[in-house]
Amino acid sequence: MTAENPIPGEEPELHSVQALRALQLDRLQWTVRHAYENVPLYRRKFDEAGVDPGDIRSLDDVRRLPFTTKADLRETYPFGMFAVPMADVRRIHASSGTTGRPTVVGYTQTDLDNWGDLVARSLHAAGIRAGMKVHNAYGYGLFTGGLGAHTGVERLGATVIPVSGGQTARQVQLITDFEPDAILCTPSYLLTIADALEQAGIDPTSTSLKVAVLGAEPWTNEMRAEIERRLAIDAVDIYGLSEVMGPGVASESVQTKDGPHIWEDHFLPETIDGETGETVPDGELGELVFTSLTKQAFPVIRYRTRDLTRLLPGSTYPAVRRIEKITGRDDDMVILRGVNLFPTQIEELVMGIEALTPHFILELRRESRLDTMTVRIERHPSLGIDECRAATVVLQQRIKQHIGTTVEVVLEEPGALPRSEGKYKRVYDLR
Ligand code: DLL
Repeated sequence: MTAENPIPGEEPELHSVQALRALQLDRLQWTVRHAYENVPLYRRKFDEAGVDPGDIRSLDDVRRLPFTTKADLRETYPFGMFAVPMADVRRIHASSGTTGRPTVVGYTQTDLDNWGDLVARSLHAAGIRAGMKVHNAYGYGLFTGGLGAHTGVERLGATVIPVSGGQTARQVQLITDFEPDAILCTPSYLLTIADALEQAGIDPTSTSLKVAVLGAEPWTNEMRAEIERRLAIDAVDIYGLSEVMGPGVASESVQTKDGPHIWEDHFLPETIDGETGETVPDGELGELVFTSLTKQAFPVIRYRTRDLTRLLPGSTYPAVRRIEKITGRDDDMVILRGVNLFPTQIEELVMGIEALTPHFILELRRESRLDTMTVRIERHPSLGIDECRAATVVLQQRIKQHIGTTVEVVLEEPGALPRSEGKYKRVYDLR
């Protein structure tokens, strides 16, 4: 943190709307000019849209700018969107994506410093303090999770244990031996770790952990309750994406657990109707769009995240907006015989049924021109098989009642399904 603002989260812009808007406008004008002057794709798109950086006189003028999509990043692969000479780029990350070329992003030293500050602020909001030990099980490497979180822990003055993802038995050993106060990983991986603790004969509620800062994949409040109960910790949501920075674009406060606050001094959010591109008002469901306000190496202008959420008023940090917990992206949406559903809707329904576990996958097939979905779900290891079988019928009925579609539910033995080591793949489309 800078000398003037030693305590993360106490920056004046997070508490005064007037100060925030002035800072945002200043930074928006800088970003738009910087992108126009240094990235040929932005220059071309702004010219085609007939908009000049000088036209941005208010924050609302951002709407005059064209959107940026993943396709733009693919077109300029690998470094075509960088706005500074390569000699000024200190780090590169990339997201693998499910198909095609990875998306490549870059950071100057200032970008890395800002990122570290924002992750430190996010961890502080989650209740982590200088002097604590933090077990970081986000994957290290090209993925932004591991190294992004790592820098933030150091920046906060806490101790980072850089474990990375995978090798679950070792995670269990290190949690036991090093006694960390906090853990950072995906929610699905924390469940894998909880199972492994139990298998090692360790009561998951008995560890030194007090808080988990979880993100990188959609998860529900029902999943939060399950994680908090199983591990006797606070589970806090952290959001981000590589194109916009990485973890720490928005983060939740442990006091309120009411959705991540967007660090609006660095990112200007909008929500839009994904089909028409029109702005939707705060409070209504739309696709989240971000314009970066301080990024040097990789500025993004109206980047379409494909994440669906609502913008809500700030609570712990009153001047910035929150996002409602993100439970789906438009490309995770399953369309089954005309009904739209997100895997998190199934997660919500599973969580209330004791004989079933959160380990489930969805398989989609096409049988004689009709789409079908099978939920394969592991039974609870210590409950009787008949009770678990009966629970599958309950799940099937709940899905019919709440989502309006008939699915098959297949009971699996404990440990039969793939375990998460990071972002969990729930949907297998076999059509
Ligand atoms: O997942 C960055 C990150 C790392 C965030 C660690 C939080 C913790 P990408 O691999 O580019 O970056 O994936 C970004 O993951 O557009 C969302 O769809 C999803 N996502 C990330 N955080 C959350 C969250 C990292 N808290 C994509 N809730 C995003 C729901 C999330 N979805």
